[in-house]
Amino acid sequence: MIIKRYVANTTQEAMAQVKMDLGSDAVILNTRKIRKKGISGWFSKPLMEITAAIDHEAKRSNYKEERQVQERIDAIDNSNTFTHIEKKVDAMGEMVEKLVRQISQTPVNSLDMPQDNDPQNYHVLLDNEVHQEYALSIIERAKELQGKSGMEASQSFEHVILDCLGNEAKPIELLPGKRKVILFVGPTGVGKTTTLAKLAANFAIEKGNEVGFITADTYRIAAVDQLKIYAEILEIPMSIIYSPSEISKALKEHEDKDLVFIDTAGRSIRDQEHEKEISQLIALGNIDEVYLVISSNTSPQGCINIINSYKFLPNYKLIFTKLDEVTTYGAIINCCLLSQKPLSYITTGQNVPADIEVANINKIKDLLIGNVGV
Ligand SMILES: Nc1nc2c(ncn2[C@@H]2O[C@H](COP(=O)(O)OP(=O)(O)OP(=O)(O)O)[C@@H](O)[C@H]2O)c(=O)[nH]1
Ligand SMILES: [Mg+2]
Repeated sequence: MIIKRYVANTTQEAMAQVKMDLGSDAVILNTRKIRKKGISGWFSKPLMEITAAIDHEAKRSNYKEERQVQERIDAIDNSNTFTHIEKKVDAMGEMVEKLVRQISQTPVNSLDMPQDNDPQNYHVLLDNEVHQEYALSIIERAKELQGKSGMEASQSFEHVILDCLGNEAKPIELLPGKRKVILFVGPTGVGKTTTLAKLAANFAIEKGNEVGFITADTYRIAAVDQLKIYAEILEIPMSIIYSPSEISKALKEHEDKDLVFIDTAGRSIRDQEHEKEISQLIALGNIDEVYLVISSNTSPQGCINIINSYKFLPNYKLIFTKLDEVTTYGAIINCCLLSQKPLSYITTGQNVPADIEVANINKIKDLLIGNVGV
């Protein structure tokens, strides 16, 4: 680990120094205001000091891996290349055959076939990567509803799916004269910052609301820059906080706004420190609404892991991103069912502000059962 100290007239200048010297993966350890030594220091503007670190080992291990790859390439170049590749292809063929044999010999799980007579809808759900357990329960509920109401099988199936999706989306609603503070959380790289910018642009440009940004994601320098670019393009004022204790001060800077979006760092679902930080932000920031952002390409087990890891949140709404990247929609059902939290928005691309809409529950149901394309 390399740890260095940078001093400049402003935070931005000090950050630029860190970025230039240590690169975008540098981690900010501490920031503080300091004064020059001596009497003259008392009469001059305070300076900003940033202590930053970079994982030296990570850099070295990247270098080591690159060397190993290069050595392997050199070795192949020096041997008889064709014989080498032929052997590899043969070995891969054997591996595939072995895997196919293993799969065909695996006993069919008793959950694979429901006892009732609606295997078609059951497979629609499984093909969409709805968790097997949830798929079974949906089929059972649909059958029960059909028996009670006399509906057609397809009608009761669709009815239960709509119910699982919460029946109605719950987007951001503003009350005149009342500022709303919104916190975005979620795993790394799911699209929190992009989605926040899309929503901010919609409220600021299309609805003419006064919007403010606060970012608590100061773990990667590139993250601050990312939101700053959106803030500059959209002419939305932005504040940076380095710890949850600074949230009240930052919110004061946005006292006149209709809507304030707070961006947080994406972190591993096992990160206890992250949980503590989000809880502190909620407690100290008087947050009105929390949005948990989840990528639509999350596996059934991934959905369970994410929802379980955000159980500590008192309340939240769900946003699903990257619908343009999937052909299965089970993640939405899995997360809605497990969390019992309402859906709010879905996003379908990288364009700000275009690629976002209030989740249309009927359309999601149709996507799931194969009635329409994205
Ligand atoms: N295709 C597609 N890409 C998206 C969508 N939303 C976001 N992205 C892309 O996903 C990548 C990650 O987006 P970010 O907004 O940086 O994600 P994040 O959750 O803020 O990431 P961290 O802050 O690093 O945790 C970027 O390349 C975005 O352009 C979407 O709906 N569809
Ligand atoms: Mg981000």
